[in-house]
Amino acid sequence: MTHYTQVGIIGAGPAGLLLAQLLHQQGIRSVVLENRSRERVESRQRAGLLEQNTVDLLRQAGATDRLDQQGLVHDGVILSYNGQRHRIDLAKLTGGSRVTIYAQTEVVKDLIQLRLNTGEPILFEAEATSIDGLDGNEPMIQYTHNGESHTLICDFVAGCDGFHGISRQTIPESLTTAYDNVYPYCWLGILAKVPPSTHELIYAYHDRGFALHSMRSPEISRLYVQCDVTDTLADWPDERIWAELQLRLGTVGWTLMEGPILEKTITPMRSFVSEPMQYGRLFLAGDSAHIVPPTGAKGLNMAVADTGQLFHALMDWYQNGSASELANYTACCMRRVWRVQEFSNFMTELLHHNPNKTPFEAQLQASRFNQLITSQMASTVVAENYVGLAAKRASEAQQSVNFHV
Ligand code: RFL
Ligand code: PHB
Repeated sequence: MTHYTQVGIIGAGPAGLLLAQLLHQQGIRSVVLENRSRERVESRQRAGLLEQNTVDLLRQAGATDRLDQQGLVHDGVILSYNGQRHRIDLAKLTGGSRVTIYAQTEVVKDLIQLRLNTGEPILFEAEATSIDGLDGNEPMIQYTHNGESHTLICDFVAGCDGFHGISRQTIPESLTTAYDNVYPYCWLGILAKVPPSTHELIYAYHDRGFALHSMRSPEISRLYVQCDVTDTLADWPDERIWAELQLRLGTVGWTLMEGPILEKTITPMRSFVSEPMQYGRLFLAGDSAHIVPPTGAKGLNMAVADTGQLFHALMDWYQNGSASELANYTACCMRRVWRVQEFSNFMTELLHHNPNKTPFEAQLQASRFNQLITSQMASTVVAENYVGLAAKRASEAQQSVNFHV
């Protein structure tokens, strides 16, 4: 069957769902295609930290009822180096900006509920298989749903289908440049049924490796521990995880509370950017265009920032008949994306134990940490990037490229 909509959205992650809601508020029709089931999409444990910019855009979308009740607002963050702790006062150093702990699973649940309330189409277990006609005015998404093949004709395609989706791969390779960096370690993440042992997140460098204490609610803790790329979950029985967390996060006079582990996953660490983020009438947003190692807590926030940018560009087209914001989409995103890439890489290199580093490089790493402790200027740079101010500023500058729709 053939269908028509204004914006065809591939992927019901944070990027696709938020874009659908923002467009709906302006009377622009869209269809969301998601290849997984609703249950699967709503239960994937991923990010947990929202920048103020992200909360603001979710508020604009009307998606903050539960977030306002359940989100945990943090004024600061703690960095630890072999047990020596240093608090970065985010609010003080950035003129009042804060971060909010609210799980990506909950953001996604809230946005799906909003979409269902609108009555507009969101198809689960609907897999986009190809995108055609991108150089013309009527791009088409081919997809399968309930065992049948369909064609969705649209004005624009939003490729919000994550790192493994088809959208990025649809852009001819000869027109793209990919930047890739794989790190020689992974994160083992756990969700534990125990109240957090800290009010603020603790990011710890330890000679045995990185550890992070985060949280999901006053009853549930989220913790991560650096592991080897060859490790599997079988290498990490619960006792080993807690023992390493105790060692790596530990400091005099503080105890990490332990509890039943509800879930364990291993996540590889990678930085990746594909440029451009637009080809004809296809626009990439979020993980489909770029991924970061989670140390800076930026993946979800970057996906939301792209979505805001794409939404404004589409509205410029639909309301003002202008293609100029669409033409600038890649350039505007790239400034922010590279700032965030640099920060995520900096935090990752600062806080992980890299067995491949020379003794010289390890000393530089320690010296960087010392600078953070002793220089308010250095702490301010970290604070600005962490809360997202620098990213916002970076996206403000505009640059023109030749583009015709
Ligand atoms: P998503 O969330 O990956 O959503 C993309 C959606 O597209 C669907 N899809 C398709 N649908 C239809 N047809 C196709 N052909 C399709 N191909 C794919 C997928 O099923 C999926 O539902 O991308 P989006 O919206 O760009 O959002 C990005 C964020 O999800 C991501 O940046 C963060 O979660 C990254 N991330 C983390 N970020 C953090 O800031 N902190 C973290 O602790 C953190 N942990 C993680 C993460 C990402 C992970 N992934 C991707 C495996 C942990 C993991 C395990
Ligand atoms: C999380 O709560 O899952 C989280 C928080 C901060 C990070 C990464 C993950 O940098």
